[in-house]
Amino acid sequence: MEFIKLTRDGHIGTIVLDRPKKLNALSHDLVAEVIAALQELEGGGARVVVLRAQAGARVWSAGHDVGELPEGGRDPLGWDDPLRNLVRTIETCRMPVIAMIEGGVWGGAVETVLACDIVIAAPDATFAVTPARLGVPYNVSGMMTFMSAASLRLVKELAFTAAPISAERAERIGMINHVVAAEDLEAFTFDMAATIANNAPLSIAVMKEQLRVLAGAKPVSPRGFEKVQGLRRIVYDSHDYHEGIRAFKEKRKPAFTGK
Ligand code: LCV
Repeated sequence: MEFIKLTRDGHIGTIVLDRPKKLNALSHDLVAEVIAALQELEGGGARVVVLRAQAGARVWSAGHDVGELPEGGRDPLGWDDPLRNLVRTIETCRMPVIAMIEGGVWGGAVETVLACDIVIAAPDATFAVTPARLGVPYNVSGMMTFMSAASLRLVKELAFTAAPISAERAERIGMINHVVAAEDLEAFTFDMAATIANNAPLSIAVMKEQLRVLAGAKPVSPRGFEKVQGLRRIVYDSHDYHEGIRAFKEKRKPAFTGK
């Protein structure tokens, strides 16, 4: 594997994001490796997985690989987008996934972390929901992931400002489970993993799926869904979407016009 490291210790699997040159940006190839690792661990009977970045990482993940976003005219976060497949795999795999966070988490990586079952972060961790930074129309199930993790008012603040929030604030609002001193983070995380691994895996797998089904049971009328999809098309067909992506690639501040 080129972009991750996979290890296993008894019933505990560990996946380390390892694409430092691009700050663990979630490219198609990196995501494919994480998905394959989760499927291998699930097939091999692992009972819990820790998903982490390299020890001491300044950036846990810079989010969706902007270089792989379409330049326009196509939904940038459609059903088969790598990020969508990663979130679905985390949510539907039998074993709990614990996100162990050091450093900054950006954009789609925040959704990836929130799709994990438990989030344990070092004090230096930050979380930034960034569609508004790039002019991207986030997708429906992604917004539901955020809404499952924080109140509507907080989701609006995170989405509209695109500003990073601290691990301490994320814990205070219940968006993550624990903030643990950097020097204790690994031991704390793997102690919890061991506790989970010693419990009944079938019971845990069924409760994980029950909670996924129940948490996702939000009525959206077909008309409501189609309206949202139509609004999203306006965004990804807009000048601002092109401008956001181009500005990132040209390493300059975007000049959004609202068109
Ligand atoms: C590809 C990257 C990336 C990257 N992709 O280091 O949520 S949505 O809707 O927005 C969704 C579509 C999404 O997830 O979009 C991506 C959201 N992510 C972000 O907005 C974060 C973008 N990255 C940054 O703002 C900076 O890289 C941070 C602040 C994370 C770190 O800044 P720093 O100055 O330390 P660089 O920007 O120099 O990045 C180092 C290398 O990683 C690449 C970046 O292009 C650079 O590559 P080169 O050295 O080849 O120029 N990189 C960073 N983020 N998301 N590539």
